[in-house]
Amino acid sequence: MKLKLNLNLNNARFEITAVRPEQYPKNDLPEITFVGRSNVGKSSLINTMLNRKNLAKVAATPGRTRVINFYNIDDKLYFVDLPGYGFAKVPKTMKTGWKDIIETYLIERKQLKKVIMLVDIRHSPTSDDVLMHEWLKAMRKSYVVVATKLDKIPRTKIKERISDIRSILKLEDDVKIIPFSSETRQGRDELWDEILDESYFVESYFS
Ligand SMILES: Nc1nc2c(ncn2[C@@H]2O[C@H](COP(=O)(O)OP(=O)(O)OP(=O)(O)O)[C@@H](O)[C@H]2O)c(=O)[nH]1
Ligand SMILES: [Mg+2]
Repeated sequence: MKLKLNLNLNNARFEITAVRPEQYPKNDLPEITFVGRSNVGKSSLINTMLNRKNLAKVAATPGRTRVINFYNIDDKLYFVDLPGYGFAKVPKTMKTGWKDIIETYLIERKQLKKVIMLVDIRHSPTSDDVLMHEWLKAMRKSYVVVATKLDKIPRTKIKERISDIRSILKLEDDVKIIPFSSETRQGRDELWDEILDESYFVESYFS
């Protein structure tokens, strides 16, 4: 049976910024997190999903989000905006810091239920993307791939771009790629279905 959780998106709000685990929210609501290269469109996607213009800060300068931002959605789940990886123009020491922030969250956060991995539909996934994907697989995380900036390519190219992404990441056939645009909102309903249609809500609210 498919469960549809009734979420009041008007009651979505920024809750807290964190770097270390002791700063994460202290409750056990399910969490959905968003990973991807800097500038891929994570914050824009979160805004689109939540019907907001600027709840998640869309940086004018890529690579600015150096912290984890937790968005509380109707006291039922969190969206977790992780720092972007693979941004070339930051010093090596800082890159290490980011890697640590991302990995610590992904490894330690028990209530993390699903990872949404974003790649830009226009480009082939980079070695960072391939590594991130291998890592998610090895860690046996539940994840789905979203191909962002769909509005930037012609319709006729969609199929070929999706199969390129699938083959470079070596995705298993049962892993979904959802084409998405924060401009046109295409893919939004499909991604919400993917996020909500899950047993973790049954566990948290109906057991
Ligand atoms: N045309 C188009 N532009 C987009 C889309 N999504 C994001 N952008 C643009 O891409 C840039 C980066 O978007 P962000 O949402 O800030 O990306 P991010 O992944 O959060 O970046 P970091 O926080 O640096 O990791 C911004 O200029 C956005 O307006 C999209 O679907 N279509
Ligand atoms: Mg961002």
